[in-house]
This record gives sequence, C-alpha cells and structure tokens, in this order.
Amino acid sequence: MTVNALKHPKAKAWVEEIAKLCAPDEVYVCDGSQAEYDRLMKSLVDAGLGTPLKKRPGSVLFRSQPSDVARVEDRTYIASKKEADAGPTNHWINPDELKKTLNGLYAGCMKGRTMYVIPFSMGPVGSNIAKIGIEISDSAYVACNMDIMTRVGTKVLDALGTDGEFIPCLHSVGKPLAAGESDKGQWPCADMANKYIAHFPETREIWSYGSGYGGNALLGKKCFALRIASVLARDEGWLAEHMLILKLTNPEGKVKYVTGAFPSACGKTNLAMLIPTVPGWKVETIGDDIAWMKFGEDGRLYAINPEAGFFGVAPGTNTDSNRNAMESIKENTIFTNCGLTEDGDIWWEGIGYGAKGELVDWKGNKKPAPAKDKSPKGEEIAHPNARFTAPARQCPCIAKEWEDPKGVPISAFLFGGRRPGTIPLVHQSRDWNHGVFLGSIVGSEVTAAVISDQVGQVRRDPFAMLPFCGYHMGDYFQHWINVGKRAPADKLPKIFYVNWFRKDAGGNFMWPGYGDNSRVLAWIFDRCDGKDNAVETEIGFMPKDGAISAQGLSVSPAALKEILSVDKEGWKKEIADIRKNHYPKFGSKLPKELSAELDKLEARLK
Ligand code: SAT
Ligand code: MN
Repeated sequence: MTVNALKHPKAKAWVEEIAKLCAPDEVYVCDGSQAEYDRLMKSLVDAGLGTPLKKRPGSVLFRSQPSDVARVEDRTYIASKKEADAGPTNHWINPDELKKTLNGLYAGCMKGRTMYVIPFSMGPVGSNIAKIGIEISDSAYVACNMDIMTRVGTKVLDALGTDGEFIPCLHSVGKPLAAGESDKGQWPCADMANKYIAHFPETREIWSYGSGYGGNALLGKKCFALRIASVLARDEGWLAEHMLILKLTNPEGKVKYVTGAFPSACGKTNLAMLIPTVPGWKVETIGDDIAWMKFGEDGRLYAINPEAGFFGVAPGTNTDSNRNAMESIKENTIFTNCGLTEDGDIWWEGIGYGAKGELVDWKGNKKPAPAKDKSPKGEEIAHPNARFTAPARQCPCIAKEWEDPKGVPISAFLFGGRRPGTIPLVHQSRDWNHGVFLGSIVGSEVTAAVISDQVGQVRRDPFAMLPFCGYHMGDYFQHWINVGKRAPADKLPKIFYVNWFRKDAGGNFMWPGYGDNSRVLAWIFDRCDGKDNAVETEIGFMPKDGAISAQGLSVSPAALKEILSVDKEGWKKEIADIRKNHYPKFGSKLPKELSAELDKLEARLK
C-alpha cells in the first residue's frame, strides 16, 4: 500500500518526515497479508540474503554479519531528559545530543532501499491491554519477522483510526546502497561504533540504527514491549515484564496461570512449552518472553502475551528439551544463524542428531558435518544465539486463551536465573514485599543472547529486567512495591524463586530440568491452591519432605535434599554481596521496604 493508506494525519506526517530524512527509493505500507509476506521473502531470497529450506515448507535461513549476532547492550540507550531518570543500570545520552547524532546517521541512510511502514499491535487487536506501534524499517527481513512476531497491517490501521495512539519506532540497518548496488548476499548493517538502540521515554519514541538482529531491530519486542512499555506501565499503574506465561492444569482439571521472569536464554521458551513428567498434569503456552498485566475488576492481575510469535534460541532445542518448539518450527519459520545441511534443512548444536556430508556454518563456510549432535567449542556450526522466528499459532500446546483480549488471571510469579550455587530449587516468598526483594536480587550467568565479555559470569539481573527497564531500576522496585498495595494479598499472585541450574562440585547439573520442572510447577500450583505442602524456613516457604514428587526422577535423594535445603553460609555471602555491590547502586531510590527485607533475612539466618 502507499502512504495514502495512512488515514491518521499524525502517522502520515511522521512517515513523510522520515521518508524525507532517510531518502529511500520507495515507501511501502505493509498490509499484513500472506501475499505480501511471500513477496518480501522472495525479494530477500533473490538478493541472496535468505536460503529457502527444502525440508521445511515456507521456511528460510538467514546468515547475519559476525558483528551483528545479538543485542548490543553497550549501544543501547535510555535517553531520558535527566540522566538520573535512566538510573545506574542504563546507558544514557542527552536526548537532544543523541537525536542530533542519529539525525546525521539517518540522513540518506535508506538510499537504494525500500522504506517499509509496519503498523503493528502488541497484543490482540482491540484488547484494552494491547498497544499499537508503527515501525519504519529499511529491512524486508525485519518486516517479515515483525509479521510473525506481532499482528501487522490493515487491521491495526483500522484499530488506530484517525487519532489513536501509537509508538513511533524508527529502524534502519544503516547501509545505504549506491545506484545499481545490491546487498549481494551480505547481511546489511553498520559498524559497531555506529549502532544505536535509542529510547526516548518522555516522548515515547524508539530510534534504532545499524543493526538488523533480533531485539535491536524487531522494535516491538524489547524496545517497545519492555523498555517503553515499562515506562507506560509505571505511569499508568500496570506491569510490563520479561516473563513467560503458562497455563497449568492439574489432574482434576483445575487451571492456574503462572508467569516467570528469567534472563534471556535461560529456558523461558522451554518452560513455557514443557511436557510434564508428572502424570496427569498439563502445561500449555500463552507466551514465552513478555507479559503485560493489568488489574481486572475482580482485583486480580490479568496477563496478555503482547507477541504473536516465538523468537527462540535454536541451539539446544531438540525433541527432548522442547518437542513443542520443534513442532512449531516445521514450517513458515525464519531461521537466523543456524547451520545448513546438504539436503536443505537447518542444523544446530544440541539438535539431537548428527548430520551427513558437509554443512554450511552460520558464517557461510562449508565444514564436515558432525556425526553427533555437538561441535567442539569455538567451532560451532550454528551461532550460540542462533534463533528461530515461528508463529505462536503453530505451537501444538498453545492454550486456547492465548489471544483472549482480557488476558488470563495470574496465580504465581516465578523468578529465576542460572545460579550454580546457594539458590535452592524452589522457595516461596513470605509475602509480597519479600517477593519483590527476591525479584530484586535475581542473578544469572551471562548467556550468548547479548554481546558481552561477561559471558559465563554471574551478574545480578533484577526481575530479569536489567537490560530492559526503561527507567531508574530503583523506581521500578518502588513500582512493584506499590502494585502490591493495590489489591488484598489473596488476590495478588504468590511469588516464587526457582533455580534449575544448581551444579555439584564437579560442575554437573544437579537437577535434570526441562520436563521435570513440572514437579516444581505442581508444588507451586498446590501451594496456590492452599495445600499444606510447605515448611517455613529462614529464606521463605520450601517444600515439605516428599512434597516434590520424586517418582521416576533421576536425582539421588541426597542431591534432592541438598537443592531443597537452605545453604546458610551461601546465603550469608549472598547478603554480603547484595549489601556491598548490588543495593548501593540504587542509592536513595532503593525502596526502604527492600533494605528492610534484607535486614530481616539476615536476622533470620543468624
Ligand atoms: O532481545 S532479543 O529479542 O534479541 C532476544 C533476547 O535477548 O531475549
Ligand atoms: Mn527475552
């Protein structure tokens, strides 16, 4: 469609202004149709950027530049008017200065390219929790990914009307083409020093330049649904969180909905699609990455998944770790930075089987195919942050409520991360504020989802929101405390801290994870159901002896006991670290309720 399809004067004026600045050859407004998707995808294949996969109908493999493989936190900015409002955990540049730099970069940056105008809805169109954005991008790859990850096109423009609210999201890969030049199979992006993922929280704008990968470029996801939405949520009294949403059904057919916050690449997708090993229980998926939650009239928190697809980590995904994800990606899927087999299929480390002959690795080089499902470290066929983009509707365990505009009522929040020691398999907070305390101290080993020299080290990642909170994290903690005052305790979700990643002295995982995490989910469900299955400890409520089903579990009783007990010495070190290195970061913005929780925990452990 042409710009005339925009009946919203403000949106049209913005698109025209950006077209003037970026100087694309053409402006195209996306209608969200299948024909359009097919046409854009064909243009990417014709340009040598995508390889259709013979083995997977409607699916295409892309290879990015080795410099453009994950989110770039060092180049991600919260450009609030005052530096103090961005807080100690965000990068800040004065918004006027940043806009000046970016305007310089945007000038003429779309020469030789089409400028796609992508109207999208985060959440079911028409839901009162959903919000609309318009992404402008010079990448057809981004337009196709957005088409899977969000609801795109005419229906969104209709919902927007002539004066609806939208978040303007501007994106360019930052690689203009000279007359007659084409990408010639080279993923377009700018040098690291010219990449900017910029957020302007007061004016509610997103400006991204220089990267085509994932959350840097699919602006509905982390930029809008978390960084900007967290600001909206603070101002409007709701929650925008880095959380999966799952539906849990017990053997009697009773249903509860649970959300879980875990840092990137800690298995949110696997947990959201889990196949329980406890007989009679069922897990279904509402979302695997982001939850938007508002209070309903009954005083409970209702969650929607603002997304419409999964942008999942490919390596390690197999029919044992996540059969439902494997089913979801059989067709109509975009793969990025996976390996390519001789017979036209994808391959990655941990896919569960070896390959024949030669493979093309994520850099485009031919390599002998590994006979087993792993490659030596450093010689990966797929990049560790290789991803699949798949429509949520293709997931066999998608819950029928997943597009319910009013959302689903949440009974429990889980927090977790990769912690080799101290943190037990599961414990429940004593009350809301203690739960906020637990969320605030979450830590995890850094994964490949971000370009960082800290990969493998434990870093604190409060609420798994460290890279995604659009304002001062101390104010964010306060917002959580305040949310707890909005409803009586029995209406609020109960809060749990889980850790699937405990290791023994030899560095081996002590808990099998994946489907066996259902044993913990079942305990949490029963706990929310008022069952007498817990004991009170210094750190909170923990499973009574035998309350975590061990039938058929490949964990020795001694190991199970260890991960289900309070590691007093470990917690004392934890407290000392929080006191010395974590909480002081937030200065006077640290809610007094949280330092009080730290003191109380310390006193209980004495
Ligand atoms: O931010 S991405 O969408 O690229 C993936 C992640 O970090 O969870
Ligand atoms: Mn995520």
